[in-house]
Amino acid sequence: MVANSPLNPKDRNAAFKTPEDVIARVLSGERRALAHAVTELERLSPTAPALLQAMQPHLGNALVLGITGPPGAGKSTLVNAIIKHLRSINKRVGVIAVDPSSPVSGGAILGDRIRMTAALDDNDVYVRSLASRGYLGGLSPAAVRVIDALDAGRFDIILLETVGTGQNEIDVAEVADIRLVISAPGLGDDIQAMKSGLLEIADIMVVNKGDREGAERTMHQLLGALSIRASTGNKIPVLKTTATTGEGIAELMQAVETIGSQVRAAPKTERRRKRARYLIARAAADLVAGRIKGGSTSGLNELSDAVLAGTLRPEDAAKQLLKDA
Ligand SMILES: Nc1nc2c(ncn2[C@@H]2O[C@H](COP(=O)(O)OP(=O)(O)OP(=O)(O)O)[C@@H](O)[C@H]2O)c(=O)[nH]1
Ligand SMILES: [Mg+2]
Repeated sequence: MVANSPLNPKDRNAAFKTPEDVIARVLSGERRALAHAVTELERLSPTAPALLQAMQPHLGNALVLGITGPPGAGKSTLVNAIIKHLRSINKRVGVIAVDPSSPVSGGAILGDRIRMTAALDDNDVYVRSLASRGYLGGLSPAAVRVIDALDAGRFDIILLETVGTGQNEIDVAEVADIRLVISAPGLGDDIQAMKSGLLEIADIMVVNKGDREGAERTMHQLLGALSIRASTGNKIPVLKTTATTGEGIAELMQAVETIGSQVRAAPKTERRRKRARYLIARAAADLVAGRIKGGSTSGLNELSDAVLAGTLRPEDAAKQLLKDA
C-alpha cells in the first residue's frame, strides 16, 4: 500500500485499496497505478502475487520486442527511434531497459535518456530501467513480471532492451515474441562473437549506424554468417538503420509487423506459457544454486565426490538436487 501524499490534494482519494483496485486502475490507464504495480512486481513485494493474479485475465495482448546486441551498437538510440515511429502510428509503447550499467556508453543513464527524448509527458509511453544486478549474466525474472504489468497497462508493444552478452541473449530469446539483434560497423570482434550466440536467436538482424563507413561490409558479413543458418531455417532479414536520423526504421518496423502478425495469430496462452516456463527454469536454477552454495543439502558431498570420480554426471547430480528440493 502506498500512503496518500499530503502534498497533493488530487491524490487524496488515490490510496490503493486492494490488488484488484490497483489493476482496475492500471487497466484504465492510470499512470500512478501502473508505476505502483511495476514497483511492487519488480521488488516482488508481498502484494505482488495477488497483483499478478488479478492481472491474469487481461494479459496476452502486448507484443514483446526484444532488442539486444553488443554494447554501444545503438540499441537505446534505436529504441528512441522506434518509440517515435510507433507513436506516429498511434501505438502505445512500453520500454524495459535491462542492465543499465553497460560500461561502453555509460549506459547507467540510458533509461533516463530514453525518457527525456521520447517519452516526456506522453501517457502512451512508459519507460522503466531494471538493473540486472544480482542476476549475473541473466535477465532478471523481474523483467518478466514488469512485462505483465505493461501488458495489463494496454501497451501495444513492449520493447525489451538488453545487452547481448553472456546469458542475457538466451533469456531474451525465451522471453520476447520477436528478437532484434543489433550490430554496427566498428565493433571489432563482436560480429565474430555474435556468430556463436546472437545470430542463433535473431528473428531480424539490424545493422545500425548505417551512416558509418563499413556498414555495407558488416551487412555482408552477417548475410554470410546467416547463410549457414538459412539452409536449416527461415531466412533472417538483415536491415540497415541509422537510429540517429530514423532512416530505415519504417522498413524495420514493417518487417517486425510481418512477424508480429504471425505471432498474434498463435494462441495467447502459448506465448505467455513460454514466459512462465522461463520463470520456472530460472527458479529451478536458483533453487539448485542456492542449495549448493548454502551446502544445506544432505548428500551434497556424496554427489560432489561422485561427479569428481566420474561416476555421476553433473546433470544427474542436478536432477538429484531438484528432486530433493
Ligand atoms: N553515427 C551513428 N551513431 C549512432 C547511431 N545510433 C547510435 N549512435 C551512437 O552510438 C552511441 C551508442 O549508442 P547507444 O544507443 O547508447 O548504444 P547502446 O547499444 O544502447 O549501448 P549500451 O546500452 O551501452 O549497450 C551513442 O553515442 C549514439 O549517439 C547511428 O545510427 N549512427
Ligand atoms: Mg543502451
